Amino acid sequence: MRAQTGGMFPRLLPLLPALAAAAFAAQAGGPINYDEAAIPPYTLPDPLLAKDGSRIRDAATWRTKRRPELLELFAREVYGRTPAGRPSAMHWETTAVDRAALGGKAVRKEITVWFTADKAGPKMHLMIYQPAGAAGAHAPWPAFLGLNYYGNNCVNPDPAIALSTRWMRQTAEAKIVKNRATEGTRGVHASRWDVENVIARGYATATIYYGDLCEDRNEGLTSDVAALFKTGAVNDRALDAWGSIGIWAWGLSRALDVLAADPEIDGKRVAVHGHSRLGKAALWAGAQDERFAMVISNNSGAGGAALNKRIYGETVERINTSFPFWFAKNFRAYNARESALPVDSHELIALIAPRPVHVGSADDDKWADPRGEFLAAKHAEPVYALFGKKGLGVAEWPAVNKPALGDGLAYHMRPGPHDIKPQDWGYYCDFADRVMKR
Ligand code: GTR
Repeated sequence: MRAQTGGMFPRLLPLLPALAAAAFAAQAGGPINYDEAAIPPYTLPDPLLAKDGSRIRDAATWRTKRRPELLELFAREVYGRTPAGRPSAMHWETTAVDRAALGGKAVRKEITVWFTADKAGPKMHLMIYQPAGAAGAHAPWPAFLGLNYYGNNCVNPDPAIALSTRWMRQTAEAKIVKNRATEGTRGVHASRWDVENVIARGYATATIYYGDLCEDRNEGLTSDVAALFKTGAVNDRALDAWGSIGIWAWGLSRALDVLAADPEIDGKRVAVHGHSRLGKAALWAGAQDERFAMVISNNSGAGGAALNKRIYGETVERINTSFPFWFAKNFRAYNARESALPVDSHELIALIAPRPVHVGSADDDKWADPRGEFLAAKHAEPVYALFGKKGLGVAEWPAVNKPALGDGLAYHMRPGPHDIKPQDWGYYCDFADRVMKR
């Protein structure tokens, strides 16, 4: 499959070396291109071409033959392998419930989930807000589930949320001091979660601190869940051992186990979502775990929704250099060799078909390659078509503020920076209303 590289491209071909030199700025982990015209030509693998050379022409053959092939490639070459299912001794306890949270508009539940019988062993804290009051008659609720960056306490200023005591990346934005959350961390990502509006739209919203599962640093691969599954240190792992993205994705599936057992939540209508690195984890969770009813990638970029073979913004080499623990070691073999990758992100999205996928970009977020994120959704369409789904419903990359809420696939571009804003949530709820509401 020859991918679109822009209508201007053929005429600029003779100028390519000069343009490329101007557009590529040297950076650690490889040069970064921000010039559409300087993108080297690339070829995307055809999701419908099976390993044995046969063409996939129907949904049943896709499911039984091609989907497993692609899952295997993503596990082996990109994210690393995920242990199957939930640990047999996993158990959980509700530690707090407030049926009049957020001024009476919500029910808030806090649940501790232990992955083994050992209460001193690895665990995560799951928090759920669901609509309360008269609307409670409509339970079980459809839900959004996503990981957060600074503890459950960051998603809303609600002072009753237990403050995370885990290691955190030290940032001024979140008032993290000595790698721990402070009282000032409460609600620092409230605009990214937009809890009140999501609840008002008739959805529950559930979250886990990603650092409960795997700390976002090299050391993460030798503690907690990684240690439980004997992952091995960042550079000593098996080539196809998982990295933190795989572990975060696994945690999302374990959270779905818990949500599905909650009679007030509809386990068949849970959308998994994530922003940036956590958007990569959401896509991988949704690709592997068919119980997720919908998948939302917000600004997930390289190693997420953006096409890796389209050299624009962050590259495979750059991401593996900055974050050697995010992916399988095998992924490093594609540093500056994206053309050799046997898969690309249109196939990651296709693995989710026919379940709906919504890709959200931000126009200032060039690092994440907004157009590459759109093209991945676009090139997943042939797989959605096997299921009778029309896909995005647009041929061209939509302008800002013009969401394409299609059939099976949705895309929008919001003005502004790398972030999730209430505007994004508005679009995600609009799409979810069509695909997840009864
Ligand atoms: C960047 C990384 C991106 C994206 C982002 C984030 O540093 O290069 O791929 O994941 O972090 O997660 O905010």
